[in-house]
Amino acid sequence: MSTTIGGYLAKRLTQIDVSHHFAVAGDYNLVLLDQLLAQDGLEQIYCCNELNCGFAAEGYARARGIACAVVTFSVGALSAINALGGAHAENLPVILVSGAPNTNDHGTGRILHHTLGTSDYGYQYEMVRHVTVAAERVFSAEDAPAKIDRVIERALALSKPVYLEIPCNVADLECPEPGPVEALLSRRPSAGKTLDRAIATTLDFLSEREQVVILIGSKLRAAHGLDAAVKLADRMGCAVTIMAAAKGFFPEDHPAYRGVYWGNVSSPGAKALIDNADAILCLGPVFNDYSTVGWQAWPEGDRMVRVDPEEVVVAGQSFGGVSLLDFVTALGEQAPRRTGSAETSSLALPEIAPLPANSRLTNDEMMRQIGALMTADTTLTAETGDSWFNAVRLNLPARARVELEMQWGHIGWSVPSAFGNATGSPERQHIVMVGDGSFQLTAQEVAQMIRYELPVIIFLINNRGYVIEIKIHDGPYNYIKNWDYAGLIDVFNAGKGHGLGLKAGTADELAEAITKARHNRRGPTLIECSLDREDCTDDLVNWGREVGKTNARPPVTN
Ligand SMILES: Cc1ncc(C[n+]2csc(CCOP(=O)(O)OP(=O)(O)O)c2C)c(N)n1
Repeated sequence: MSTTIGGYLAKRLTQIDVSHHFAVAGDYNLVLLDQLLAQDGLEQIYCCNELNCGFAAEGYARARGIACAVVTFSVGALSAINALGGAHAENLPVILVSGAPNTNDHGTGRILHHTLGTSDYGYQYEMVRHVTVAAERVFSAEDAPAKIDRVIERALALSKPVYLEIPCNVADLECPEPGPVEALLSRRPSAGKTLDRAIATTLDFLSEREQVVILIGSKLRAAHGLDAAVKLADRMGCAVTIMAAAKGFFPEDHPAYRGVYWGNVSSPGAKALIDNADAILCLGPVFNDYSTVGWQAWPEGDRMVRVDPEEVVVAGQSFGGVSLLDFVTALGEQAPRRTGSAETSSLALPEIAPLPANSRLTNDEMMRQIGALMTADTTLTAETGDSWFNAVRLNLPARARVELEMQWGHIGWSVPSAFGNATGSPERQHIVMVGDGSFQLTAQEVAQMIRYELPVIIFLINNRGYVIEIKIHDGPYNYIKNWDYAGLIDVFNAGKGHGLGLKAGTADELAEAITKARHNRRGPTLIECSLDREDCTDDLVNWGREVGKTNARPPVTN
């Protein structure tokens, strides 16, 4: 039984539950796209540009665990590298497949289009290696299966992006059919003795400590540890706090849940819990300048058990090669009960009081109405900007999902990522919160939501500028050209789509727009919410002040 190289890749994708791939065509990938189209159960989804294509795949990986984007050489791939950087930073397995020049031209000194104008075609591979955990260039039918399998295995094992380069005259070469897929899916077990020692050391550490708090970080999902963390919390009975980037990674209706730990912008009571703890079990944390509010909220030292995807550090003692999932699962079977920190009851965020119907729309009222939309079946994708702080302070029902991109923080990520996420999980109601500044980077991908009839609800927050930057460091560069955002949807419909563009300047206009959006099941609805520039969360102001101070530190000279 034989197939082609492109057919081999296509079959492997369906075997790992990828039923869509995102693509932008170019003459170096057309034959490959033909091969992918021929695969039953694999749909080709088109994007407006390659940056968006990469972000769409990143969003699909959030919904489905892995995704694939197909682009052309250089002019396409170099744009996609930015999104691949995002997937690396956010721990999402994305397979970027790039077409490439005909193999007969490699090493001949000939100059080809879409290259730097030199005869070196290796620079793309060299660049992409920095943002992937495995990268392969396929040159023949003999080497294709092993190279394709290797990158897929690495992407799944490490929850990170990978790269495949397939020259245009190679994609349809005959090659063997793929065999069973199990080998690509099997997890490498932790070294047994190291795991045992890590657990024994942690039990010893916990034996002397009463005020134990679990802190959930954003790497927990990539490490497949969400359920194991709940079991650990059930067993220990201690308080659980989450980091902002892990919003939604622990059920907020769980009796142990005590809100978001984020330094001076923590939920009520969460900072005191962490500050007063004598043991903090950090599961998959990312401590960066933003999450620590300018290095201030950075729990360190001998109170800490830091559990990373492949390493556990107990009060400074490191155990390498221990997987987060194995460790949290084992600890969940042996950890002592430690209810001290959970004795104070949960301090839920205060409910927001509704505004009278025809009052001018405020940020609080907008969030009250968006919050009311959240159910177990909702996925909210919240963009960099005040949308972070708004999303983080929502009280979430169980199984509601929030998607954030707090490590990479590329404005404009949310629209294409939500497009990919909705493609991968159409059974969920997708909501996007995006600022006007961010929207201007990737707005055109709303047209693909129209094309594929995805009923995403987009709240476009028009506060006339880059308000997060205004709060960090103000200047003329933070003020942008206004657009008729709602009007844009008709441009994208071009007489044929079911996209809806609406404007909300008052509380009742927003309520009416939401009702219309809920009924519009054959396309996206963009609701342009007009807010005063100064109407943002207090958290943004307080956090922005501290981050601004951190950025402004002068160089230290000795
Ligand atoms: C690609 C990229 N360019 C620039 C930035 C810097 N940046 C961070 S937030 C932001 C402004 C966001 O403005 P908006 O989307 O209107 O949200 P708001 O702060 O008003 O809520 C900018 C320019 C970035 N994060 N990513």
